[in-house]
Amino acid sequence: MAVDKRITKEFDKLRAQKEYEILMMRYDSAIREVGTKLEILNSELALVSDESPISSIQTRRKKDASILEKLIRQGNEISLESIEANLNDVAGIRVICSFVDDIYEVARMLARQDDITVIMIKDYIKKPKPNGYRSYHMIVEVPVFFSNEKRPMRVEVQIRTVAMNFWASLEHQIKYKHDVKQAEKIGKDLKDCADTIANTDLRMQKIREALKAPEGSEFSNTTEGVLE
Ligand code: 0O2
Repeated sequence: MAVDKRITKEFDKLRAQKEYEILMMRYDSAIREVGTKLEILNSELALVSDESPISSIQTRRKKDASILEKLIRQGNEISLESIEANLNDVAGIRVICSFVDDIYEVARMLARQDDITVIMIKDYIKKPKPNGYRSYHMIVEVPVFFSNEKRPMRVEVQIRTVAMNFWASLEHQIKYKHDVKQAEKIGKDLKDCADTIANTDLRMQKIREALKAPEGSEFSNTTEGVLE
């Protein structure tokens, strides 16, 4: 996106301020708070149930250029107050799970912690985007304690399976390439892959359920009816 030089200058002035650095440090701290919560949940479940619902956690703070781009795209003013009020995803955590059920379990466990406030949920698994994008998004607010104050900070938590993440990474790469040949065909292929992945995730989930069923039950150690 071509950005007006005057706006770029205004943003450069903003990010040269100590207050900008402090705000970014606050977002980094919020990422650590929520990241630790997720790691604790995963460690406990690994011990108690012998299963780790989370296969990996990635964190990122939005790049300055993306902060500016989003403020402009949404028609918001360029200020620290505007970043805090309008951008929900400066602090971002991506949680990668093996199974779809784990996504909802992790989301439930995080949401019920009494210092977490869920601001917004976007369930792109139940309602995928037209391009095939699937992921479970939560905007949460977490209190972070600094030397003189406690501040509620927003964090975007994206929870998805390994397969959904694989798809989203490739689609993201293609989205930012402007000279993609056969863009329409690639878009269709990607949508097709997204549907195949969703079907495979579902089948893997059913296989796990079959393996977990108690000995002697109708489903014990059988994947009958699961594999096509
Ligand atoms: P980045 O930082 O490059 O990841 P909102 O934040 O709610 O005001 P937004 O941004 O439309 O509005 O929210 P949404 O739909 O929840 O998307 C937030 C993030 O989800 C995006 O961040 C992407 O990381 C991811 N995402 C959403 N849709 C797609 C998609 O179609 N493909 C892929 N690969 N990722 C997607 P950003 O803002 O794009 O930036």
